[in-house]
Amino acid sequence: MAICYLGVGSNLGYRRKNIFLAIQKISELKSTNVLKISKMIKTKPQGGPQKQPDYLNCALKIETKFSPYLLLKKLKKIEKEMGRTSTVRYGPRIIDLDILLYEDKIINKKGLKIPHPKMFFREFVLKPLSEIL
Ligand code: PH2
Ligand code: MG
Ligand code: MG
Repeated sequence: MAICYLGVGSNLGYRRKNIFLAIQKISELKSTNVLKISKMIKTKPQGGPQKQPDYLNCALKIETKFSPYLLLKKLKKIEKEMGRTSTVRYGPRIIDLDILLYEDKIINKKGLKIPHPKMFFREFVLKPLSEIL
């Protein structure tokens, strides 16, 4: 099993419920377990339209047998199932599931960058992540 850290965010609808549903769906993935869940923090939108609602953000520690690419595919599927549609860059979203770290892997492909290249500059990622690291 590979240890992996995910960033979770929501700023549309009932944010807390969205995040809990996403966590439940992740825990129901084959050969994947959710090991730790950070506290949820309310954060101001960083980037994108400034008029969008505040976010709830948290971080997860999971273990999984999926490769980074397959895990990404599963996370995108959950986002889609939950009704996420693509709008403007950094626009409001029901759910956002990002791979932050995957073991000690470094991946630099167009569709997948690990570690998440922006995580080091985002308090809404670092704060919940540091809580569970
Ligand atoms: N996600 C973004 C862009 N801006 N701001 C906050 N506060 N929280 C987020 O999760 C977030 C963001 C792109 O994924
Ligand atoms: Mg994101
Ligand atoms: Mg994302």
